[in-house]
Amino acid sequence: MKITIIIPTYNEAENLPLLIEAIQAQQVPGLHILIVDDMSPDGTGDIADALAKQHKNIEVLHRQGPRGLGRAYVYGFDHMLRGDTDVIGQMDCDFSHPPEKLPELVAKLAESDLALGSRYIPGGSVDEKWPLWRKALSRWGNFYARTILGLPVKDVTGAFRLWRRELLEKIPYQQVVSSGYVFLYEILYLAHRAGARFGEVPFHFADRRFGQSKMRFAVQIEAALRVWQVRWRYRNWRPGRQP
Ligand SMILES: Nc1nc2c(ncn2[C@@H]2O[C@H](COP(=O)(O)OP(=O)(O)OP(=O)(O)O)[C@@H](O)[C@H]2O)c(=O)[nH]1
Ligand SMILES: [Mg+2]
Repeated sequence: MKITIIIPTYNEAENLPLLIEAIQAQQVPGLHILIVDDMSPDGTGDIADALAKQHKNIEVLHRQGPRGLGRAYVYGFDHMLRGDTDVIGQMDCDFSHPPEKLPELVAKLAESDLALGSRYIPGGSVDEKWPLWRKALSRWGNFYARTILGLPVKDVTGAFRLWRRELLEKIPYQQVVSSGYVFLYEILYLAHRAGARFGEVPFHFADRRFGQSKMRFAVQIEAALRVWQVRWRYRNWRPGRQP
């Protein structure tokens, strides 16, 4: 089984080489990595190119134009579906998603189409250093989004995921224009509507060690409010149809 993990990067020069080393150490059979960099001013793109020269299983895409996590994923998904990979993964570059959990996520795919790392099932947790408002907002936002969208999983805004390619091929992810958290639960909603079988694996979400946080309070509030918009947008959507 060929598995390709997409790692979107923006200013991750310190994290990227360490993360790559940690992922390779897991020795997951068939594992490949696709780094999608958005012209990071700190030179992450050059570091990624150097890593790709050293390792046969690493590929790099450099996006031009406006940056954005959602668009970086769409670009990566498109690229992977043109190739022959069986599984497509999502993972942050800042060690919030522990590489040691990759084998467990892969094992979950035996019984699911989408395996999700989850902070909100027994055994999962978030960084102790998070301020109370961030903990509460993440918990509440997750509860709210999954209730309104009827999603059968506990963590809908996490980005530590493995998709079977057949599932990703069924959903119109190219048309999802949202960014950040909304993008993450929007594609989950589409997966659910397409009949996906979900599997959750608990993990501890640690805050980034290096680099600046890009998290903003306003972004989380906006994500919570847009849940209704997502539900409305796909009210008539079925697999095989355009939204
Ligand atoms: N290609 C690309 N990657 C991005 C962009 N914004 C963020 N990323 C990457 O997406 C992943 C998640 O972003 P983070 O900045 O960690 O977002 P977060 O976890 O909500 O917030 P912090 O960790 O507190 O900064 C990381 O690997 C980032 O480098 C972007 O515009 N383009
Ligand atoms: Mg992060």
